Amino acid sequence: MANDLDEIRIRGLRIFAHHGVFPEETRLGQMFVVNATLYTSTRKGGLADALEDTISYADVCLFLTDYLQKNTWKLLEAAVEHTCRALLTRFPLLRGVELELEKPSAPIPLPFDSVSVCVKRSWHRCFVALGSNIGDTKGYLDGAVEALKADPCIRLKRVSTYLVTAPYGGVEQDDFLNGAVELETLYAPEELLDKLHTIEQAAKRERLIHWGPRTLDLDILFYDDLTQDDPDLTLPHPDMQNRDFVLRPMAELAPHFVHPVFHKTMAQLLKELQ
Ligand code: PH2
Ligand code: MG
Ligand code: MG
Repeated sequence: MANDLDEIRIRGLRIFAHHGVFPEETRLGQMFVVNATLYTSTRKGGLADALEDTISYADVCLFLTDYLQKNTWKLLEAAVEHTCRALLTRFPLLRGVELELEKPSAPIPLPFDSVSVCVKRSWHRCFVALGSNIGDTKGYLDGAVEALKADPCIRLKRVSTYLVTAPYGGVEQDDFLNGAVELETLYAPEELLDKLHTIEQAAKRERLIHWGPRTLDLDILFYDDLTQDDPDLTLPHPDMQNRDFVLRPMAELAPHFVHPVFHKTMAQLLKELQ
């Protein structure tokens, strides 16, 4: 995350709350200590000397206290995971957060100073391809856009023009309607993939023929500049450089975006394909 971002640091925020695996812990409660690093740009607020142009650390401390007191989790892991999501969706200027939750009085029958769980979470920039060639194709693509917008862990940034495209890949079938969206998400790649599958299922997608007709197909093209070759998800999309119906929407949304493997922009890749 965050090499280019500034940091607002909160250390030693004490919050009395009721998280823990043992019933006594949830009944009696205990003191927790929060350390948070907020990744954001402080430049605008700094130059203007204006609180409304930055993140108020007092607001964050109040939010953390309220959120960790209103909820109860067994695990510190759960508490930090949910709290990071809540912070990142609540404070629009927050790009990422490192959150440590300490439990100085944890039930350990040994002398110790403190235990804690510390995680880093942030928004990730992604591009997703949309395709449909059965039924109300525009309705399916619009429905997918709405479903993405409705998810609190996704911020839809831009939607490309939709294009009618000839089927690619050798299966004889109707023309497609294709497009792409730019979004930011708190999901990990596999979580985003699950989310896209859920949206496809809701559109009555049936996986009958490989590369065959479909009501709705949602493919992750890029997840930041991540490269991975997992059996379930290869990133970037392994065939996008050969697909006019992907590169045209990508060149519209982000002509200067550089492919992390080929080191070429979307505009360059499109020109080479044509
Ligand atoms: N998707 C495929 C196979 N072929 N052709 C076009 N034009 N558009 C697509 O979205 C498409 C395709 C497999 O996902
Ligand atoms: Mg596809
Ligand atoms: Mg697909």
